[in-house]
Amino acid sequence: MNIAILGVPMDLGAGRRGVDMGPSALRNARLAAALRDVGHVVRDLGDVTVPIPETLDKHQNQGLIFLDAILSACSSTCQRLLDLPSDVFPISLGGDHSISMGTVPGAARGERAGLIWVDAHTDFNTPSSSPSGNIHGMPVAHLVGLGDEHLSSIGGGWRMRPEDIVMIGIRSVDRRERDLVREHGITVYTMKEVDQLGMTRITEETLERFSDLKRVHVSFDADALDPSFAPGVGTPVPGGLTYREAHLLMELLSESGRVTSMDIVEVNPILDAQNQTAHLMVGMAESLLGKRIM
Ligand code: HAR
Ligand code: MN
Ligand code: MN
Ligand code: MN
Repeated sequence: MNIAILGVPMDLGAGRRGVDMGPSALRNARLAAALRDVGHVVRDLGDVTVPIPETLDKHQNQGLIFLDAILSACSSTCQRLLDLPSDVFPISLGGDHSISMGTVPGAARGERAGLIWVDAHTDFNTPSSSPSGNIHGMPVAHLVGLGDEHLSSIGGGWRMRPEDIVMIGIRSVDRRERDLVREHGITVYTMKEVDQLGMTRITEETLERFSDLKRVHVSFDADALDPSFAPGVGTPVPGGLTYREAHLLMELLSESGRVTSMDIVEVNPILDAQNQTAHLMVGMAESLLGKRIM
């Protein structure tokens, strides 16, 4: 397969600095070489240009911090992916999770797509429900058309359908955010369901839901993993996915042959130990893209 890597070194959507270094950390953990070893042809497209927060005015624009800069970076990201040939598998490197307002419509290439949101958080706040004003807590709401009209129009008229979204690994949801997630009928497998049902059943149900869709995007927030072994994230939440649960999800998705694009987001090298979280995430990409134990 032809894989394209695109870095989006943006931390404007997060409450603390550091995830802008995620693309470097993931490249340093040999992402491209690992995928070539699996047998793919890998091209690195470099990074989208993103301003650093020190050069910007941090005023809140209707409950949104750094709205204009995030809007512009996400629009460029979206366009870079839309420009790729339709059979190329893009891997976008964050950056905070607000990049997915650009990567999801970009990777969908105008077609209806399933979205697997692997995360501790549902990221379904709107500007009015958000307790923080941090846009990385809001991308999924904007993908379905809620919230700020500029952010929700990044993909032109393209929209995610709520019924095509599955969230896995969830364990931190704000109170008003929970009501919005329920109202919109998003499928959520919290950590309780991961414990109760197991990852095999969850993956099967997810693939069944997406059986008619030609494209499936995996957006993998590193904070879905348990922080005891993935400490390099900005918003750690205890009780996350184990190493094997996360790999099993990637392995089963890989075997299905259904996934057509991926994001790796929220890796924070400042809080990491010896780049281990970036190495873990490279391992997740390898499993998703066909690396087998035997
Ligand atoms: N729900 C909180 C907020 O909206 C924090 C969520 C953002 N954290 C992430 N995203 N890493 O998954 O501010
Ligand atoms: Mn997230
Ligand atoms: Mn998260
Ligand atoms: Mn390695």
